[in-house]
Amino acid sequence: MNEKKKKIVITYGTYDMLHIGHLNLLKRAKELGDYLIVGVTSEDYDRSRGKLNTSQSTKKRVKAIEKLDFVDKVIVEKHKGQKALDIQKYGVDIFAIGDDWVGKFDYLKEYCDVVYLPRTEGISSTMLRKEIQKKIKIGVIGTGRIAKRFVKEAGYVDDAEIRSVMSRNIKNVEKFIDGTKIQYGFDNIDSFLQDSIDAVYIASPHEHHFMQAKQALEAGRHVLCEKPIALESKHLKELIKLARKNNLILIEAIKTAFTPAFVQLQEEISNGAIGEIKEVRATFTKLIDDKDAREWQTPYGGATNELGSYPLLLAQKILGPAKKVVFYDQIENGVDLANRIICTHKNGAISISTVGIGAKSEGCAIISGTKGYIYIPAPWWLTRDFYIRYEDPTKQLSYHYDFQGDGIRYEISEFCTRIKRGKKKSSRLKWKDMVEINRIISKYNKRIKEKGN
Ligand code: C2G
Repeated sequence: MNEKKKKIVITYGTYDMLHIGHLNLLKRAKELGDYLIVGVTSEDYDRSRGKLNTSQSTKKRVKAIEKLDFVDKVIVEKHKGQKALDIQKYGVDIFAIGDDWVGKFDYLKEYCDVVYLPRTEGISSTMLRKEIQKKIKIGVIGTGRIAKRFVKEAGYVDDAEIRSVMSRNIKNVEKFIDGTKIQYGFDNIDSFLQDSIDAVYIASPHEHHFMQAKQALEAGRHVLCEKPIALESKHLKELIKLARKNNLILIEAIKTAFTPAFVQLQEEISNGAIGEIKEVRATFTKLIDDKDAREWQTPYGGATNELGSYPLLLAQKILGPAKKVVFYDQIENGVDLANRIICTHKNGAISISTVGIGAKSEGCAIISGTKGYIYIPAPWWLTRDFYIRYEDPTKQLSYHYDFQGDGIRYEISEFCTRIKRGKKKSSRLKWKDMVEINRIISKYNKRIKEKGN
């Protein structure tokens, strides 16, 4: 006698702070069949679809679902195209989801039945989060273009509240605050740090980063600092020591590290998608026409200080620390208008990081491996799409990610999440990553200084 095939149901969700609405939905989904698979969205996938404010980690959310005895299997959902793949992989009969999604998943009817179940009214994770939410009060140092963008992007992160701004020029502070919800302006760092802020975002000229970050950490404030966080390696090491001692978060604002597609890219590589990596090549150029601009001034301007962190981040994340570093720079009036940084890494792998403020080039990245390569089109540092390609030109895997705003919100979300969860380090950008990137930039600063003398 043939055993009747089990009817398999699948459903997906974030399930942040698992509540009665989720439970009702999951129970109804189970009643549709015999075996229930629940896909819990990963933090990075959620960020890519605009959910920046999830309060629990993926691990915690998965654990909560695993505890439900009527759930038969729990998986993690990491990207947009996964639902169709899972349905085929597990031989799913029914895809079920709340009716807030009506019509949105009709494309899955190609693979199985699609059922929209009634939502439970009057309860949501957003409501629960609001009840327990304590906002992270951030003070901003600097009133330039990046600081403005930061404030705008912080508006998308529920956990973040921009409370104050500080700059030596009070007129700039007043202008900056005008028309925003920012409550306080300061023209000196001491009073700024005495105010009741939890964290500081530093977007001042490069040469002030170290001292301001140091003062903020000494005052017990978490720090998110624009790149380069320090111009000398020993300074970054000092900051890390301070952050460790005072149990504070210290993150360099290299926004690419926190974008969902960039995180996924690293996962594909570590899963062996293109074999062993032999070369990482990345270019970032941004023409700065105004020769009076800060970027063209000695000793802290130049393409390497301005842009080097991005390609060096890619090299570090994929190949690890450099064993040997060679600079091929082009200098104008003591400032590097372009630089090609060639490093050798473990097992003879090479990274080629090209930056320029006075020469323009294609801003793509290519990661070459023994089985294939990954191509990230320009601007690769705002990672949205990437392609895995092989010897056979007809074989290509495409990865497309939604990308919100200009990416700064992912970095703010990570910063606030780390503070709220009391976790000092971010795996997306570890202290050892910051130290290595900084070591190479500092090495170049030392060399250009010596050349100038
Ligand atoms: N839900 C519900 N009643 C509520 C709240 C949520 O029935 N009051 C349902 C949703 O409709 C969804 C599930 O619970 O089916 C999980 O909800 P969320 O955690 O908000 O996840 P969501 O963003 O809906 O995930 O790939 C992810 C899915 O596409 C959707």
